[in-house]
Amino acid sequence: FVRVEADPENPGVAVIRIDRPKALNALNGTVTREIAEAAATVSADPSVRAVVLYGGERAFVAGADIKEMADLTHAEMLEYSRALQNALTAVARIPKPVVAAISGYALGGGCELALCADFRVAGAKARLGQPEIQLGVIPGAGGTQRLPRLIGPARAKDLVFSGRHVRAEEAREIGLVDRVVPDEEVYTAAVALVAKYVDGPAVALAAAKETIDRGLETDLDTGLEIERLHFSGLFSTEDQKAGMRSFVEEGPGKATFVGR
Ligand code: DAK
Repeated sequence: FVRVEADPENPGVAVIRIDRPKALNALNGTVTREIAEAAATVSADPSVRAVVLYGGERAFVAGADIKEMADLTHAEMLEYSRALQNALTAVARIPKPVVAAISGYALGGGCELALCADFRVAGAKARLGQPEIQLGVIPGAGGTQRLPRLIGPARAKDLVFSGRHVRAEEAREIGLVDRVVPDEEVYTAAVALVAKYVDGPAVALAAAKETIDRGLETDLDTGLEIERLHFSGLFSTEDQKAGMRSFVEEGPGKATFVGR
């Protein structure tokens, strides 16, 4: 149900394509495992410099698979939930720029998957939300954690308490998505958003991502220390040497990076 594909027109951009159309890409056990595998693949491949999460035109992901989950016991859910959280965490930790290209529904676990990307591009007809409350439960893969960190606690509580679907334009107004484009342009707009980083200093981009994400999880002092250590670490890269030498010799913005 999940493939890692190269974007033919944008070398260095990999697409994690979720493709379970009969269930609107609902995350069953297999899809979840395959997403974790895809995240590991793109993380480990040095030729991949940016990643797009895409579910096709009708749905990004309509949530965890309700039919598979419905009859689980408490003990079974403890195992199931670990796999789902681990898969989404693997996506959030991909050490490269990641964008979610959202066409159609991004609900429940689908919205939570999109929250694991660095950026979200939505089609005008997209619908996002955390409808779990209507099933008698709460979000289980970041909706109570990543969502309030992104849009603030009151807006997150509005979405989680009500379970309502948010249209793309409102999602942009509250910061849940970054760009809204015509539906037929979602994929290309998402690719364009990350393709510009493909020739960037990959180690510095990974450090920037990790420093921001880890820093948001801790107090300011610890965050600043993470930043200082990552900053210093970059002085062991070829790109730092090339970047600063280029500035000194040719002025700003002319460096060519090798990604090491
Ligand atoms: N699960 C299973 N099947 C789903 C599904 C889902 N989430 N969403 C859609 N489908 C299936 C439908 O049952 C239908 O299957 P057939 O009847 O054709 O066999 C097919 O996809 C097409 O759906 P519809 O016929 O309903 O299509 P519509 O256009 O009429 O409606 C819809 C689209 C997205 C509005 C509607 O399907 C819908 O409301 N879907 C459910 C959305 C939802 O409630 N999502 C949240 C699910 S709960 C956890 C972490 C995370 C989670 C849980 C645990 N652990 C770490 C603890 C996450 C939970 C969730 O995501």
